[in-house]
Amino acid sequence: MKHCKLIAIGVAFLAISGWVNSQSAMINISGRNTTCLNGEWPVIIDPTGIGDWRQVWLEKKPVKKTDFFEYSFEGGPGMKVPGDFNSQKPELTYFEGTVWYKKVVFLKIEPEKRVFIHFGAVNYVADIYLNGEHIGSHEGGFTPFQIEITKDIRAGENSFIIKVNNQRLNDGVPGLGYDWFNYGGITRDVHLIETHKAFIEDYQIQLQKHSNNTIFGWVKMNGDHKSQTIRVKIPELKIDYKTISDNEGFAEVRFKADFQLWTPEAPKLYNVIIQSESDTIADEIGFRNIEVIGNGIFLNGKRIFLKGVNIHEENPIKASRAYSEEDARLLLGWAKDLGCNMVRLAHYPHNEYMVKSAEKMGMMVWNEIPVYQHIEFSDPDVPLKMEIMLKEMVRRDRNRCGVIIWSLSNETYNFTPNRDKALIELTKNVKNLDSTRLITHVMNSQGYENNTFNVWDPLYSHADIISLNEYVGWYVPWQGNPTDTQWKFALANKPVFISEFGGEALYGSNYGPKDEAAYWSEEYQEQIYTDQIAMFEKVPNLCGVCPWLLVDYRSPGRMHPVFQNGWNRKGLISDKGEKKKAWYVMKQYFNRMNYEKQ
Ligand code: GCB
Repeated sequence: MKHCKLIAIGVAFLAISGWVNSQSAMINISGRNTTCLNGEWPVIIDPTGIGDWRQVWLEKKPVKKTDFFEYSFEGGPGMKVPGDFNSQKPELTYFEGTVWYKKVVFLKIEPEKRVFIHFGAVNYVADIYLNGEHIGSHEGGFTPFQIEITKDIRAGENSFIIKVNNQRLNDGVPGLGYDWFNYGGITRDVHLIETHKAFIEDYQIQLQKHSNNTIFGWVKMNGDHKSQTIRVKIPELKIDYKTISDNEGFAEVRFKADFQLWTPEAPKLYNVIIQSESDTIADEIGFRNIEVIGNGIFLNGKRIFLKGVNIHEENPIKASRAYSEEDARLLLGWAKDLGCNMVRLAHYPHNEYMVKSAEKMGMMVWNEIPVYQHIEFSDPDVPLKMEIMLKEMVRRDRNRCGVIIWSLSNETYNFTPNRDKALIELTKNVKNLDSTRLITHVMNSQGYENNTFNVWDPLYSHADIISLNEYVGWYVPWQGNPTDTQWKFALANKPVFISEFGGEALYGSNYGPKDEAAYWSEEYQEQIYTDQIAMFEKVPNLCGVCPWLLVDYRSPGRMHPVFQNGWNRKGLISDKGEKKKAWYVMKQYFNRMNYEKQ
């Protein structure tokens, strides 16, 4: 076996002891010549992890019928790609381990072309073999990666074998403990991408920060002929901007136009063509300006109130990881119906269908990396992994105007210097990758005494928005009348966003609020929402709220035998799609906020 080969399309790649990442650039797959490899793939389920010892990727086959032969894809089960393996086979429901996947593709060798295999996401560690050679690895379950295979493919049959392992890791991101389902597998689309020898590797075509009419972006070429004439065309606006990329392949893009700006009410997208002498990409791009001015959030110069909802990437009806456009429409349709103009895609980057569909439906998007609660900040590899996930997320979505917020962490409550150092560094780096969007860290570190909140965290001074998960009425009992609540912020002049609140209710559990079982009833949840809404009036600089959460979701740690059974029941909608009483309270509030805060 060749030594693990890392294919870096752009600049340097990172290698962390025992952990490698196979990319340093993103090829945007929209508008490209791709071959979709989705479908039923043969698999070997490997609970004890002996496939490496058996060298599954060498695919030894018996010559004679009498040859000893016990590890094979032939005659075995299949698995749908994309899709998580846990929901596809009942015996794998709680499986956290290795599954090997195989895909055979027939290829022609075209000397003028380069070829890449692109994975939308694989949870959690992927090892990729092509024709028996290890060609790359990737860690991180929610971001795309690709590997160049130009020199590894042969004319005719090519066999890919992917080892996927979803075991939780102490030094993983997320770490060992998290309140959602650990769906493993090749959970998003797989494509082969063909490019010319020199191709457009990446681009950012977005409005300059604080501007409503000036594009300030760039195009980056990759390959043997980096300096080329670059054109950015927007036919609808009669724009045909021309520039030349330098010897590093980089071209700055700057022009003015009279755009119809993207808004939730009119989510206008333009057909944008990015062209070099050797390559062309077509993308649908919208233009908007998001900024914080004083204690408010402004979209295109107009103060807005974020009417958000939290969503996990799960189709509750199928009890599986959501991965398709249809899944996205189901989840986002509910969010739209609730009256949202924003969705928080918690707690990791969701698939591209979610981001693109939300943008098309007129909902702003909060994108987050899985830096969640129990992160091992003291391990020096962990901050590097966070950085890579951040880059992969930003590279994928930097041209999605719907994305307005990069969220860099959620409830990292071990206040150590390592935690502060890693997250402050991450904040600096995201600004280098993209300076146009808002940045936040989510905390639950408020003190709450005598019905008074004291909100502080060193990280807030590095964020554009103070995002707070508070759960009063559920984990934290009310200490007085909701309308008498006082709020004291260490930083008094920043926009405040209530990023999580709510409580659990099993749909159909209808007890009066004074009954003993009230805690899990729809009425109790409804009362939490009524009280919270009353309290929101007392939160200074409130720029938006975001219930936890849209729909019940699977979480193996939620094992109340009557009310949970493996589901977190804080949804406003049940796993069967039924709307709970609190849904109507929230919908009414959002409806009202149309007029009061805009
Ligand atoms: C939180 C977390 C979220 C949990 C939620 C809950 O604070 O951010 O991931 O699932 O609480 O249901 O307790």
